[in-house]
Amino acid sequence: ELAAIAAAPNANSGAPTIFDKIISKEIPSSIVYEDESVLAFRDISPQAPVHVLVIPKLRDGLTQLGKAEKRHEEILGQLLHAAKIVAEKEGISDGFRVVINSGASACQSVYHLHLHVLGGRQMKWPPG
Ligand code: DGP
Repeated sequence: ELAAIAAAPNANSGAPTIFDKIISKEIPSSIVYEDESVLAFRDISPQAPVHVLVIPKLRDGLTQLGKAEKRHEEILGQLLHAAKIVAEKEGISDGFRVVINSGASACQSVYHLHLHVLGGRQMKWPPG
């Protein structure tokens, strides 16, 4: 939460994020799934036994979901489909949650669109 507040001034500046270095493999990550369009890797700060981030390899203006445009429809669908593949690979198909934080008031901290895939425990509702 503090990181999200600290990152707020950079929101949507279009500046590179840490995820660029994860995509280029300059920074190591634990990759769960990858294809030509998306990369899925374990969150560094897991909030559930399974916590995987699914990101587009090409950001193309998608700093956050709130910036999505018509041209992004294909990649948005690919990201959701990849989330389902991740859930299957991680053995949580029976119940899992997909979260997208869009903007500072939703505690987004990295301005490269990402889906959180969470599971492996009983989730609560409503989320915080
Ligand atoms: P959000 O708050 O929705 O913007 O989520 C950003 C997530 O990114 C957060 O859960 C922590 C994760 N994260 C940040 N830096 C790294 C990193 O260097 N490696 C990995 N694997 N995850 C990271």
